Amino acid sequence: MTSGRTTRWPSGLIDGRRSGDLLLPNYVGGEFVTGGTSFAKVSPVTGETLLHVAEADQATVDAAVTAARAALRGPWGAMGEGERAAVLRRVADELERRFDDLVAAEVADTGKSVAQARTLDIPRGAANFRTFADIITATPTESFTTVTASGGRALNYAVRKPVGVVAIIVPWNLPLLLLTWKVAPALACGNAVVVKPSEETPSSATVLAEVMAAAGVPDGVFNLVHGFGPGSAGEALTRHPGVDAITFTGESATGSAIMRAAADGVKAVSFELGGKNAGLVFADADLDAAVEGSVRSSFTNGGQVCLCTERIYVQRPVFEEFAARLAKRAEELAFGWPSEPATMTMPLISAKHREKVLGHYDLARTEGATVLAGGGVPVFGDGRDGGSYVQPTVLTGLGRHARTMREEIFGPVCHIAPFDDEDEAFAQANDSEYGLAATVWTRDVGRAHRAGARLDAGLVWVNTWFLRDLRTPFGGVKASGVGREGGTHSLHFYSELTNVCVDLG
Ligand code: NAD
Ligand code: 6OD
Repeated sequence: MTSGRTTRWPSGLIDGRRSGDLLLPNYVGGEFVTGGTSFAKVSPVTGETLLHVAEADQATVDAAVTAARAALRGPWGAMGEGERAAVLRRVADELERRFDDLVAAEVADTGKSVAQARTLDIPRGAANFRTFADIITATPTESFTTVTASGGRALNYAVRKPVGVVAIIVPWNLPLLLLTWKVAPALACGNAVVVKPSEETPSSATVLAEVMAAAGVPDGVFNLVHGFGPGSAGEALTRHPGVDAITFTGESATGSAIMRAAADGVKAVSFELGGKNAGLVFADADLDAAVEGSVRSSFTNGGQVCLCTERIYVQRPVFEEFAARLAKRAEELAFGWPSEPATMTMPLISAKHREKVLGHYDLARTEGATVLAGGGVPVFGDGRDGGSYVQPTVLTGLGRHARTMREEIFGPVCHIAPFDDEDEAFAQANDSEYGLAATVWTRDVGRAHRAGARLDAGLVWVNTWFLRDLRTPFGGVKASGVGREGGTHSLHFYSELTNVCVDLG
């Protein structure tokens, strides 16, 4: 086992300044490996190249899958649930020990604020491992006593087994949070994994590999391959005959491509995909809470959270006041360097993504939108002008058919439209190809429960947003996903159940 590798993240990387020559390796069968081609990781804060990443070729992906398969036949495969839970807790401890490195890695890759990484992204890594250590040891399998034709009894009981080698492919917006959300339950269930982080965010996954080695996770149980999607490590992994199941978080269109690749091997898939989430603000709501909650739900992480609200519907008596207050708050959000404590915004992940988001700002104007706040690019007069920043933007005036109302933008932007009554509000919220999350602001308890029943979304938050209990089902309906993860739902995906029937005579 190769343990003890500890990449130190130069502090300048946090604010997008290159320092030194880091080359991030793949992690295969317990070895950190480079070689072959590499690609550059560019800072979203300044546009400078920060480091390079070894791209896994087909042979490296083959070796990772082979190592994972071998690990299932080794000591890992022989461990019981209690022993695996102990390993997961050691991983959580080690993640906490490497907290500062993980913050630095995550901030360097994404440009998010240090404050956010310290309070949201990185703590969730350890929490994911502790939660699934608890769940795997506390969740029974079912058993039934059956009366046989002869009047005797038979005992049926289910045995939980790992699925095998699981491919985990994740995006760039909450890199460690989303990766560990899948690695933790996969390992809790006894699988071996090959993970591919986004090409935009290779760093925290590399620290996670170091954490796995230091925590004594057996060689081959956790493998990391870096690279892109089509024609690179992502596609090689999803087409690999040695992979038994694929869990993916990312765009709905990528989900379709992966589903096609998975079809050949009849591989199980779990998909957490895109959203065009609605927020509903009723006239009876606490308006201060609704405004502040909508600032969070539309602009957190630069609007780059699948759960962000891009469509807000406001009951007519409070529409004008809500719109004015939200626009004012959007303009007040403080731009700053990631390291500055007061910073409330972040850049988009790349110049390419900024082009897409600015294209949507232009499209909205062409479609007839009124821009209440933002709509352009901030000017700093320093190195951040080379980064991928856009202004938080509030739009109004568009109808249901506008592309701005239907396509996921994945930036700091929302559109506000009025409604008259509850039926209309629910109908507008449901008027989407997506169905991930909805947020409802109301003081009417009955309405809150009706929203849960009538909104076409996997998640409905009432008077809050992105408040998570990791034991609850998480996922989307329509184009927003396939299946549910979270709590015991994760165990369903990451394990196979064998029913044993014993005739007791
Ligand atoms: P993406 O789909 O472009 O990429 C996600 C990952 O898939 C990356 O690692 C990428 O390299 C890989 N990939 C791309 N094409 C592939 C292919 N053909 N085969 C195999 N792998 C491939 O998504 P993104 O731009 O990184 O992330 C933003 C999207 O993710 C948004 O649509 C957002 O809503 C969604 N998202 C959803 C959730 C959720 O829980 N529902 C969470 C976070 C992000
Ligand atoms: O909180 C989670 O478990 C989760 N999967 C969040 C997804 C956020 C999307 O960007």
